[in-house]
Amino acid sequence: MKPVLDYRVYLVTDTVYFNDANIWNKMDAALRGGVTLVQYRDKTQESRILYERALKMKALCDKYKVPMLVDDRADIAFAVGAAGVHVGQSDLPAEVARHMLGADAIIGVSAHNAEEALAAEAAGADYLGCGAVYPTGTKKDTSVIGVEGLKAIRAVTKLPFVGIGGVTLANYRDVLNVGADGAAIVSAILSADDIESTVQKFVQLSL
Ligand code: TZP
Ligand code: MG
Repeated sequence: MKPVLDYRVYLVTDTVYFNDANIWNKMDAALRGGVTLVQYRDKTQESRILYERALKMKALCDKYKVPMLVDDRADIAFAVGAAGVHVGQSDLPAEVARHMLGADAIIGVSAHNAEEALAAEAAGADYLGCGAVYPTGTKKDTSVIGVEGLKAIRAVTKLPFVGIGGVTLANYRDVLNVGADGAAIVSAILSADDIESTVQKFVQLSL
């Protein structure tokens, strides 16, 4: 059966954080704090390293019963038994990811506007990642759509969606208030001084 995911506090990783051996303690702290979903996103590594890290991340997520998705790579998602994959507009088409992973997999698609949201819905996406909501230093090749952009997407689809890009404790409620089901967050969690309590604060704000 397809799992029902909780998108409220969706932690996404970035390759730079894997340069720090402490990443596994940071992930553990985020999971202890209560992140509701994890995406293993690691752009610049060879497949063997991706596989090994994804396997380790999956084991950690399993310990906390938190589902894990893999950015971009349906093959790695399949190899480690992840709940699904998140594909961008230049990645494998959602239909192809679905064919590879099966009916019960979660397929997330990045959508920057209403047109891409509708196309993703027609392609069988389970949820949308929409942004960048705010300026972000984590991803260079993106443009800012603001909460207005999120509103335009909410107006055309009933699919769950998360806002991504520059989401912090200070603006997280604004993202939820325009109808997003949650936010996907990298630096506001992984660069926090106290990761566990930061995540607890996001969770508190989501209630
Ligand atoms: N896609 C759009 S913005 C972004 C991604 C992967 C990065 C978000 O990172 P941060 O640190 O939460 O702004
Ligand atoms: Mg991608």
